[in-house]
Parts: sequence; structure tokens; C-alpha cells
Amino acid sequence: MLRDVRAGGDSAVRRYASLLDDADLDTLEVPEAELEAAWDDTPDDLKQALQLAARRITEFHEATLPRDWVDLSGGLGELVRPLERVGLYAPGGTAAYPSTVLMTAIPARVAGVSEVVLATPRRGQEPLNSTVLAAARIAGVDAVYQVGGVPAIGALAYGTETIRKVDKICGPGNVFVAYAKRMVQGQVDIDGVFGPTETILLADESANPVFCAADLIAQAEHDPMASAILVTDSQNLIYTVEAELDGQITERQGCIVLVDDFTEAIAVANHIAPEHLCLMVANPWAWAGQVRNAGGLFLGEFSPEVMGDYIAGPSHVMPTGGTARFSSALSVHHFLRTMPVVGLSLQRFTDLGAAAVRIAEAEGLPGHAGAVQARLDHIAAMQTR
Ligand code: HSO
Ligand code: ZN
Repeated sequence: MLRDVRAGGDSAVRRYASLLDDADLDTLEVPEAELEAAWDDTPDDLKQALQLAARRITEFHEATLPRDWVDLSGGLGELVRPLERVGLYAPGGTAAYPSTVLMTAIPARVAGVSEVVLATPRRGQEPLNSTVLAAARIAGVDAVYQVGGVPAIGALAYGTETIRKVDKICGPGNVFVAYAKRMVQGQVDIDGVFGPTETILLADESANPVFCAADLIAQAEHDPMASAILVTDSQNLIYTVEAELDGQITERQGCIVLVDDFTEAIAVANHIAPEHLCLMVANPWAWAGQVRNAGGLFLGEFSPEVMGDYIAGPSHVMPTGGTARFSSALSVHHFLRTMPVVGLSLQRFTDLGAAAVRIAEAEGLPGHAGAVQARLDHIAAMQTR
């Protein structure tokens, strides 16, 4: 499919839309009228909730923006530059989450990306998810394409007549979308390949069992592969949480781990490196320093993961499957590149030149040595004049 889209452009995308999703696309872009109608259909209180979320996500990401710096005396600096174009993917059906549109588009916007586009599948005659479209508008998405699945990833990666090639593709998708992203990686950047969502609750005797159970259930609701794990040093809490759960989570989705003490609980979490780590303990800030591996850290009984999913501020796109050991939650940094700048003065050059020449000689690269030596000689000649 990727090869076909690369070769065939729009017409290949159309052909697959009809083949896979039974959709007969006049235009690849969602018509303006449908975007307007989606906006009008969105209830005011929901718009306000999305706008509040958008404001908080914007503020959080603005606060984390790195700045350019230049040290004129040392002749060194680093300039920060946003990516030019980013493509977001929003899955169709029940996994169409407006929150994910905010959580991917806003960090890109705040980073200064000039063009942010969204691809989401059109299924047959069905209308698109109007809240997803409203969220795209609130997040300032520039264009919405009604294409999905592997062909959408191909179109964003290679470009077609109507869809411009992007520099980075972000957002969750089913397993085919995830693999398509992996296949185009290198051609474009991707945010990651995400597996099923995971949450670990570390709770002590003081934790509220009703809250613990509610958080485990919220996590398990995502899909049958989602995992919800409670780690505790309190046998008593296990009884009370189990009573609250009342069989609402299947064995495949969850488990409860009894540890000797809280130090061991933290060690378990660091070993698993979960996407979400929630500390339901008396003094969560005191333990935060011990956490090494987690996609996102949620502290205390009033910071359940669900607040992070929707409204707290950080992006809810977080590394899964233990990849939190080496990668980070989506943020402005994923949409920026840094460019080191070297602007040495004559004095700095004179101080450092001989060492560079020496290393060049050791590497057997006389041309490199010469590029420095020519200047050193020139400076010496100027000074004796
Ligand atoms: N918990 C999910 C995000 C999400 N939850 C979206 C609800 N909607 C990511 O791990
Ligand atoms: Zn969630």
C-alpha cells in the first residue's frame, strides 16, 4: 500500500479508501461545510471544556519551550528551530479521541510548526466524529484529510497531489498504522510506535481503595490489551480494592502485586518503566525523586491519570511497552531541532588551533590540519608585521 501511494498519489489513496473503508471521496480534504457543521453540532459546554483543556495544554508547553542561546565571548551557541510541517493521525471508530488531537496538535503549534494537518478515516457514508473536528479547530489544525490507515501514513510521508509531504507523523493508530509509521521512519520522523496503554498504581496503606479501583477500571476500559497494575505493601488495601473492583477487570488486563515495602514497589515500577505511574501514597512528592523510568508521573490522590488524559496540561501521548527507559512523553522538544552555532573569534581560534592541528595529524588528515594551520600562519604573519 505504501508503495502504491508513493507511486499513485491521490488516485491510489482514493482507490484504497473505497477498497478498505467503502468511502467514495470527492476530495481528500474534508469540505469546509462539514467542518462548520461539526463546530455547530458541538454542544457549548463541551466546546468550553475542550477550550479549557487547550489553554492548559498551551500554557504547559509554552513553559517548557527551550530558548536559543549564544555566548558571544566563547563564540558558541545553539539555535532552536521548529519543524516545518507535521501530520497527525486520528484513528476512526471508537478510538477517535478529540483529546488526542489537542494533545498532539498543540505541542506542535506551540513549538512553532508552520503547518499542522490531520488525517482521519472516512468510513463509508458515516459522518466524521464531529468532536474530533471541533478539537482540530480549537487546536488550530490547518487542514483535515479524510483518509485513514496505511494509505494515510503513505500520503503524509511521501506526499500526493493534494497532501503535502510532512516532516513528522504523530498520533496513535491500530497495529497497521503503527507498522506503516515504522516503515516510513527515516523518510520522515515519527513520534514513536505505541503499544497498548499501561498504568501502574503504587499505593500504600493510606490510599483510598475506591479511588484505586476507579483508576484501574478507567485504564482497563481502553481496550482488552490495556494493562492496569496495582503494586502495594498493604495486604489490607488488596482486600478492599478487590472488593471494589468486583470482577470488573479481567485477568488479562490487570494484576495486583504485594511487595514488602515501598522501596521494593518503586523498584518494580522502575523495572517495568510503565507508560503511567501513579503514586497513591501519603507523601508522593517525597518518593518522586526515586522514580527513574515512567512515561508520566502522577502524584497523589487528586492527580489520577485521567486528569492527565484530558486537562492537566502535559501531552497524554507517552511511551509504552518499557520504552520509557529511553524515550519521553510527546512535548515541544519533539517538534524542534537544535542547531549548534560556532562563531570563534580570532583570539579563540588562536588559542585552540594547535590542538586541532595535532588531532588532525593523528587522524592522518593533512588537509584538515592545513585548514587550521593556514590560518595560524596567517595570524602569526599579521602579528609580526
Ligand atoms: N490514556 C490514553 C489517552 C486517552 N484516554 C485518551 C482517554 N482518551 C493514553 O495513554
Ligand atoms: Zn485514558
